[in-house]
Amino acid sequence: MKTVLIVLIAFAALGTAAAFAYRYMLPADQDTDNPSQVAPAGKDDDDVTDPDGKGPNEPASEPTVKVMIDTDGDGLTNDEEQAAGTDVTKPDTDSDLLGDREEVQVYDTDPLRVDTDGDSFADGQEVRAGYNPNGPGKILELPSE
Ligand SMILES: [Ca+2]
Ligand SMILES: [Ca+2]
Ligand SMILES: [Ca+2]
Repeated sequence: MKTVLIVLIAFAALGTAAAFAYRYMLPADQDTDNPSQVAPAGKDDDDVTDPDGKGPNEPASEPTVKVMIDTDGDGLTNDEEQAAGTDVTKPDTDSDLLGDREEVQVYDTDPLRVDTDGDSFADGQEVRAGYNPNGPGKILELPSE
């Protein structure tokens, strides 16, 4: 009976000692862990705000990607040239000395035909001589040069 009591006391003492040691060591572990955990947490917050700062810029740049591109610099955008059937790399697709933009937007001539009105004079020749490249007669309104 006495030995049982001693063992019980010993167990109790050991238990409290172990609990004490555990309690004493746990805060120590948390203290060493906390600083290393707080620091990354702070960096994570910075990382979260940084993408947020870049986030609005990237979607905003996507609509502006649809910039008017004029590869040959003739005044017609590539989209407009595709619609007109002209070559986006040639400012004068049919080489009639009249630029694609002037044919499409000014004279309403065929940018793919050298002689739109079929009078044997090239569109550009007619314009330079003051004639209407899209029919008989002279041009009343000359493009300002
Ligand atoms: Ca063009
Ligand atoms: Ca032309
Ligand atoms: Ca002609």
